Amino acid sequence: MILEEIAQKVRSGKVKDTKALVQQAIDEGISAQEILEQGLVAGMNVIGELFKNNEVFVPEVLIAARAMNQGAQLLKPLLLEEGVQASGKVCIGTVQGDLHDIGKNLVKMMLEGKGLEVIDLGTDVAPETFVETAKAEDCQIIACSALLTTTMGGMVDVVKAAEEAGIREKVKIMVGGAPITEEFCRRIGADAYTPDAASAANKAMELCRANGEGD
Ligand code: B1M
Repeated sequence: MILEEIAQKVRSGKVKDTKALVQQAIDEGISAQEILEQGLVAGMNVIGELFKNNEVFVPEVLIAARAMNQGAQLLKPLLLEEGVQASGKVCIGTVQGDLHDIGKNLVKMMLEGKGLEVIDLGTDVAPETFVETAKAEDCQIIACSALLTTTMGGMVDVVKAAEEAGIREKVKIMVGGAPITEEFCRRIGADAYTPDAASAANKAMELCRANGEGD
């Protein structure tokens, strides 16, 4: 019930109410994961449908996004696993031409929750920036997010740029975002597709462990 209320407050962009309800849900012992997925993300999905049908417009979407982000901030410490040492390094960003960052920020939060060190490149990230950062910072993983069918092709360029820079053997490339599929991931030669932030974090841990064993 409270999760539905959180979704409703996100949908209507009520920052204060969203935060108060998220705190109440935490106090009631509901897991951070459930609050995130069944409350905050569910609310954002409703606004997404309305946006698609031209029933709400950019300002409403941005206000809802702010409510969701503020609510998610309260969950951040709970998503952090206690005492975990950084066990790998990831650079993450939204691909070139794409300004959507809510999902990318959630993935970042979940990766950090697993104790991974995350370099956030932001949005509209050029393929070379992903690759140069991975090289300079010795990242095991490049994580690319895309929300638009018109920008998802940017992931192909990231794979190519990694090959051209000679780091493809050393770095794993993870892809995700609403239009991305397992089939697309395979077709472009990326290493892993995951549908949501939690599974992205689990997969990243798996890839870092496998990489460590290979040393
Ligand atoms: Co945009 N937008 N938008 N938008 N927007 C979509 C994506 C759209 C589906 C809406 C629609 O028409 N139905 C549509 C894309 C259509 C398409 O390409 N097929 C669209 C469009 C068209 C546009 C514009 C072109 C609109 C315009 O100007 N005419 C424009 C493009 C701007 C640009 O990027 N160049 C635009 C602009 C915007 C806003 C600025 C208003 C705002 C973004 C604000 C921001 O991000 N700071 C916005 C928003 C908010 C949306 C919707 C409503 C919500 C996206 C979102 O944040 N969802 C979206 C509709 C929808 O998705 N239903 C829409 C919540 C978030 C938690 O989910 O990002 O999917 P998501 O992340 C998920 C998973 O995908 C996954 O984990 C997260 C959850 O656990 N995930 C990964 C994400 N990245 C991952 C990476 C991984 C693994 C998993 O591994 C690395």
